[in-house]
Amino acid sequence: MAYKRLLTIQDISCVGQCSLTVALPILSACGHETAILPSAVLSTHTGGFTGFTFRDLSDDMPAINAHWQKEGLKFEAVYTGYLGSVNQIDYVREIMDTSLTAEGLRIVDPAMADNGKLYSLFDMTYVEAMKTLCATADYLLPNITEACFLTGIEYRETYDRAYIDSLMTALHALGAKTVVLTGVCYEQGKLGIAILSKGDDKISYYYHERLDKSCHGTGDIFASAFTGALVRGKTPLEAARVAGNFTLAGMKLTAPDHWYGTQFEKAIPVLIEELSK
Ligand code: PXL
Repeated sequence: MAYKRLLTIQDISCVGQCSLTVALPILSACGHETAILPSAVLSTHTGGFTGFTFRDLSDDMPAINAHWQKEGLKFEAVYTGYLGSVNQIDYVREIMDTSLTAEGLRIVDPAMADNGKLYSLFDMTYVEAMKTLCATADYLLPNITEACFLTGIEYRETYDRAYIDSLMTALHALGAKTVVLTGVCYEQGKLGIAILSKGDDKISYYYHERLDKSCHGTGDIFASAFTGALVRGKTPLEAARVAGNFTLAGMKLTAPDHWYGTQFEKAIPVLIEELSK
């Protein structure tokens, strides 16, 4: 397997098992050199903790990128997650334009919402700015809530295949080349990942068991493992299998009283095994 260097841009939540503290170990376990660009530093994530600190690192980004350009550093993929500000989104697009190799992949997780609601620090101005990044994505990895905010389609808890088809079509219309929608449920006990690339005539699905609980940070675990598998040369459907099975294994191994994150570390052997299939 070729050794690849990729860059991930998302926040450091010092405590909370999300964003960079999840992406870095997972991408390393996938065998990739992983450069990081922190979008912000928070004492914890914003999902359930109160009184967290937040330092936006947007202002550091132009100089960091200028240095990378001077050094001639290039990345074979840039994968973005939770970002720190509306202005930062322009910098992130600029970093992708200047630091990707010719065949380099743009992988965007529009990490901004779940369960029908935006995360606490975001508003519709942020959503509008995020659309401009999603438009450039080779791979766009939203959950259903994010897909609704990005497309203006009403969020529903129960739906049919036609609803998911309309979300996928509208996400393509934004400009994304391949859409990977997580958390699709048509049948009790089964959770699906829907994949549609430009030019495909129908959506492909990967299904796995659906647990009767949710854990914080699973979107970041999924997106990191999907990116790691894809950059290793897996197809999008194979990468969805790797990432879906790994995320599920992490949830199963998470202690019931561990409320703020997913104990994905315990499932790293599952990730390695899935990658070898
Ligand atoms: O897991 C997504 C995420 C990432 N970063 C921060 C968050 C969240 C979700 O709440 O608050 C800071």
